[in-house]
Amino acid sequence: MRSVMDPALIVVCAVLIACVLLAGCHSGGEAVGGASVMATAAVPVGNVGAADAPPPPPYFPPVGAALGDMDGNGSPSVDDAIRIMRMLVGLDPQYIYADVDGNGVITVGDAILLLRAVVGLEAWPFGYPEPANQVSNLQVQAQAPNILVTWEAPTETELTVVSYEIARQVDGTGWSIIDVQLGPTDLQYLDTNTQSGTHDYQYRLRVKYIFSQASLYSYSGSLRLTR
Ligand SMILES: [Ca+2]
Ligand SMILES: [Ca+2]
Repeated sequence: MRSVMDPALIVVCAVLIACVLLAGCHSGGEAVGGASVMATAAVPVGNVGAADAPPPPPYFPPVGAALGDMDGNGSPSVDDAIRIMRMLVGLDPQYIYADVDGNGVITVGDAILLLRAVVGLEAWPFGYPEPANQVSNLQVQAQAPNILVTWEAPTETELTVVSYEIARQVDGTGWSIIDVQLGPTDLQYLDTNTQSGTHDYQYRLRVKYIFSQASLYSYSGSLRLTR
């Protein structure tokens, strides 16, 4: 077990906390939205929401940096530690790279561990985040007048799934996010909001994980439905 009681480091950390609290907020301080995790036996249904937009913050694609390398420059620094502390006190959204020890929560211990690497007391890098993998086998099936969308949960990652985000486009005219709460145990969605006439429907889905992580989109095939 590593010692985190080094007095010098405690002093450095206290200074860092003061710096963080006194520093101006130079980046967006949006809080991570609370996850609604409601597992029910029923197939979720929802309404097609507002027009799609670029992925909203604070969700980011994976970038491949080492744990603790908050600025992505490949080495540990005091700047990295300050960024962790800003997340810790709620000035910035929490991001997976701040979980230096990989225990699933961001604490002052992560900042201290990083500072130990800065002064050469720990080997660098500590490791890399779990990958924010996509779902697989995204399928669409006509159940006139509805469409059933199914998928398989992401594999080969230890990251905690918070929710799924689903969107559709009709006749290739652009994506709209569907306003429905899909929790981590949901693996299907019933679209009851199909349109009159004959149209081509396609769906895409991405996984939202803890620490502001999102997978890339998975896309279904196109389905022609007449209603
Ligand atoms: Ca760095
Ligand atoms: Ca941690």
